[in-house]
Amino acid sequence: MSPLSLDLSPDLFPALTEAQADPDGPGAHRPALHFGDRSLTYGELAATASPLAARVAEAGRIAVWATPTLETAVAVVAALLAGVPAVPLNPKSGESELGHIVSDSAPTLVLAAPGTQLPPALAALERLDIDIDTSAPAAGLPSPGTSDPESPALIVYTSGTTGPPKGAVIPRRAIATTLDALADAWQWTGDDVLVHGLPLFHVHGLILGILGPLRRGGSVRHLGRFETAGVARELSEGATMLFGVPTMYHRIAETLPDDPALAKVLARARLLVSGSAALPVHDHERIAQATGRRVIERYGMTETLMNTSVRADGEPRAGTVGVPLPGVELRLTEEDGTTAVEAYDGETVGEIQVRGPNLFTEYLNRPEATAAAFTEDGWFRTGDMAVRDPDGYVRIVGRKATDLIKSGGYKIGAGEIENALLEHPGVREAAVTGEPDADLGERIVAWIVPADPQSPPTVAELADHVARRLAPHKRPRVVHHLDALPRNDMGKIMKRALTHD
Ligand code: MCA
Ligand code: AMP
Repeated sequence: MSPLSLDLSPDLFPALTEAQADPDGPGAHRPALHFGDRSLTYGELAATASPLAARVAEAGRIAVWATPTLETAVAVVAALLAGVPAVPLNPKSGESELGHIVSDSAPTLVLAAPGTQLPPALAALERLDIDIDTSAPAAGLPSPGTSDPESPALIVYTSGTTGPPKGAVIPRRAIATTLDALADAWQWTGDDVLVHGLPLFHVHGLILGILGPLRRGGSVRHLGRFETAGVARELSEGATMLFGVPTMYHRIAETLPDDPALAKVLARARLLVSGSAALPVHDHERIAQATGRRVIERYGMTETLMNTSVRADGEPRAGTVGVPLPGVELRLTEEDGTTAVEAYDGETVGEIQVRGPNLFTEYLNRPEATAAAFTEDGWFRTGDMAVRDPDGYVRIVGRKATDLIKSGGYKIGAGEIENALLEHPGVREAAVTGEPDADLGERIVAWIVPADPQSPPTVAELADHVARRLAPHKRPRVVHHLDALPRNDMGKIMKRALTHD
């Protein structure tokens, strides 16, 4: 597909529109969503999302309590049908993180599965239960084609180096573009059945993992939570594609020597895709050796959706994220952030900058942060450092900011955790770094100067403190106690001295 032939149609889900128009037609009976033993066909999805869309149509913005359930998928589809922007919330978010997201995004409603208890941070919001009722007629469903492609579809919160997470405003156009570019790269069709166990409050699990199959008219089988046994079961029962973060593939690689059945079904899968962080070559090789199959990597970001991928019809090359997707312009720049690196030599490192219809619109309420993220001529600065092979394959070699940690595929800002740690009465000073971890990629390490050196807070106490305030995946796994943090003449903490301690 050439970049120019990308379909920018604002009808995000043609298969749903078809099921709505012809509720008795064959398209309406095709499977759409499976979560455990609960499932919906396209006809049932249209029937249940339709009344919900009508109920939220007047809301300015809605929050979705994004548990890994059928309800979350239905709520997000309803919001998209209604043309109302949705803010997916991590149901494990702590009070301070939730409080920030709610006050920043100012939703008028929160949608949650019936029976779910919502935390005090959401008490002021009107609540709407996501009732899955497939008996309602789908007629009167707002047409997904009526919304402006530039209008905001989702606001996804993502961490920066300092301060609380920023809301990336993702327009409908970016979702349609990225999913169609992936369809081209992966030969992804309505016949594919995707399996994954990713969370539904980030781009990977929600946009690629739920909206992706729905845009193609195919189906997804969500595991509720990731387990290798669930992957094996779904692949043996007809799933064709697997999406995961490197931690999940690492766990698969660890399991394979003792699980020949898993090796057998992985060998038969059409496509195994990893993303959100780098998959170590060692895990690539272990999986290839046990299954004869190569995992392919794609590279994306909350702000850009997907930028590059190894193509299904291309050479799978471990340690690379493939080539730019159709419609995506990608360049490497020198230190000054504007001079393009021309070399395709596998050696010259530059920052990845991207441009294209896959990009977000802005950070909500943060015009300065938005302006700083782009060059004057509209390139988005990813902060990822890479080289290019002679044939254009991109290899990510690091990132510009050492204060961004990727753990389990989650992006975590060191500054955010430092601020939370400083709120603990037992902590006088705090610095946070990431260190290599075979399972998580990186693990969070806290370096603290205790308020009382005689009784420093324990790792469990600090982990609980951060998990309760921010989110469990942001908790430190290791804590070091110091008499003082190493600082330079300007008083700035020298993190390199900490990591090399
Ligand atoms: C342990 N737990 C605690 C505490 N200690 N909870 C509260 N306080 C504590 N002190 C709980 C955890 O909540 C969790 O509960 C369980 O113990 C185990 O936690 P943990 O070891 O942290 O994690 P895990 O369950 O082993 O998770 C590994 C994982 C996860 C499944 C790989 O990291 C994951 O889902 N990652 C996906 C990240 C992702 O989707 N990133 C996409 C963003 P319980 O067992 O009940 O859960 S990047 C993106 O979107 C871009 C665009 C891209 O390119 O993709
Ligand atoms: P997030 O902000 O959570 O969307 O994470 C985006 C970041 O994840 C990117 O800027 C990259 O640093 C990283 N990332 C995503 N996919 C890959 C990949 N396949 N290989 C290496 N890093 C990746």
